[in-house]
Amino acid sequence: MRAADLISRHPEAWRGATRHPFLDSLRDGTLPVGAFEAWLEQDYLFVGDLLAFQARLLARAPRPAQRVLAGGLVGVEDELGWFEDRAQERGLELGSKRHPTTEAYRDLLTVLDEGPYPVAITALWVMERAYLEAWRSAAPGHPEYHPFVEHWTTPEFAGYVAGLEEAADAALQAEGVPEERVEAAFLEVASVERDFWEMALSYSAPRHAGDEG
Ligand code: MP5
Repeated sequence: MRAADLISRHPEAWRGATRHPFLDSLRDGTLPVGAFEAWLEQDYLFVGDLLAFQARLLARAPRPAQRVLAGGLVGVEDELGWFEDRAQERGLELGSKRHPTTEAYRDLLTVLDEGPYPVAITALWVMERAYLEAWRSAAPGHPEYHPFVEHWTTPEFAGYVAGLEEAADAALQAEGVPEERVEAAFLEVASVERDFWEMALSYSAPRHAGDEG
C-alpha cells in the first residue's frame, strides 16, 4: 500500500476534508470575520497540539525519516510565532479555550501517538496534504487572506508534504503494517479536517471582556 492510494480509495472523505464553503468564501471575500477569527484561534491551538505530537513522532522515527520530521518540527514552532504575529496584526488575543472539535482533534493525536509508527506518520502526511489541497482550493484568495493562502501553498510547503509522503510510503512497505488501522486513521483525519472547517464557519470565538458587541 502507498499513502496516495488512501486518497483514491476514499474520494468523498477526501473532498470533505479539502473542499468547503469556508474556503470558497475565503476565496471570494464573503467569509464573516468572526468565522475567520474562530478558525485562526482554534488552528493556533491545534498547531500547538501538533507540535507535541510531532516531537514524539520524531523521537520514534527511523533514521531516514528524521530529517523531514526534524525540519517539520522546527517549521511548526516557527508557525506558532507566525500565528501570533497574524493575530497581533488583527488585534486578536489568542486564547486557550479549545472548541470541542479542536479537543477531538487533540484526542485523535493522542491515539495516534500511542499507536504504531506507520499509522502515525501516514496520518501526519494526511493532515498536511489536506491543508495543502484545501488552501489551494481557496487560491488566490481575497486580498485580506493572501498571507494565509500563501502560507500553505508555497513550493516549500508542497516539498515538505512530498517528503512526508516518502516517509509514509517507506513505513508502509514494512511487513506487518496494520493496513486496516492506516485506513481508519485516514478516515478519522479526513473527518476531523472537515469538522474543523465546519466549526470555523458555524462558530464565532467568544469576544474578550471589554470588546464591543
Ligand atoms: C494543519 C493545520 C496543517 N494547521 N490545521 C489543521 C486543522 N489541519 C492541518 O498543519 P501545519 O503545521 O499548519 O502545516
